[in-house]
Amino acid sequence: MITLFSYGPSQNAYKVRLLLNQLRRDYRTVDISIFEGESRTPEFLEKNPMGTVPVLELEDGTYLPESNAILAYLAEGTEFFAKEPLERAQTLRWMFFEQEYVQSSIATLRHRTLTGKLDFDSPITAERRRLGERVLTALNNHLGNYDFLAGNRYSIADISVFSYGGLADDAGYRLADYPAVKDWTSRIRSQSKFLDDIIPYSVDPYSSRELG
Ligand SMILES: N[C@@H](CCC(=O)N[C@@H](CS)C(=O)NCC(=O)O)C(=O)O
Repeated sequence: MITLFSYGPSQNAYKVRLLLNQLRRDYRTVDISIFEGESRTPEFLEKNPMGTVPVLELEDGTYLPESNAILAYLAEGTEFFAKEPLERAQTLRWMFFEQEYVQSSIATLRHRTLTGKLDFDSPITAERRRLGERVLTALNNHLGNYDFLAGNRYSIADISVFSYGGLADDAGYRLADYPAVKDWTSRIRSQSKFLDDIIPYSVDPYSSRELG
């Protein structure tokens, strides 16, 4: 059976849990306490040299880190990842967008806000906020014309961007100000086997620590 090395409140791990649920795949979970340093042990760094979760362990013992690579691997050959080259490239385009822009704005602001680590006055916070506004505006413009991000059907591009983008309210934004994005989150929530199980940072007494 495949194994997901995970940290409950990680929305990068949530992406994978959501897809696994929608694929009706069995898997086991190993929790890694990232704020206690469990993702930086020599043993874990052998699984992922960057020391981050999620990591998927395949049946043959191969480790696959990076949430979007895991989504692409699991979704191959399914309705969640197009075969046609251009639609496939558009799917990847939004997954790269997610890593480049959503992670460094909304995801980081959300993490720091919910764990009490946000420095409200720092220039880097202001920069992240501006980037997050650009992200939400770009999504709102695109989703004003399409129901889903790529190929106009639900795919791993939506799973990827939704996982933090859909929680922008937690990062100090108002999704209500981006109505096309808000409507898209409702369409995602209505997908078959949607997983409504966001785990709050408050379950982890160590989450106010800085990551190594
Ligand atoms: N690009 C990576 C980012 C993963 C990531 O940043 N994971 C965080 C949790 S959401 C983590 O494991 N942090 C632990 C650390 O940096 O030590 C992905 O998409 O999987």
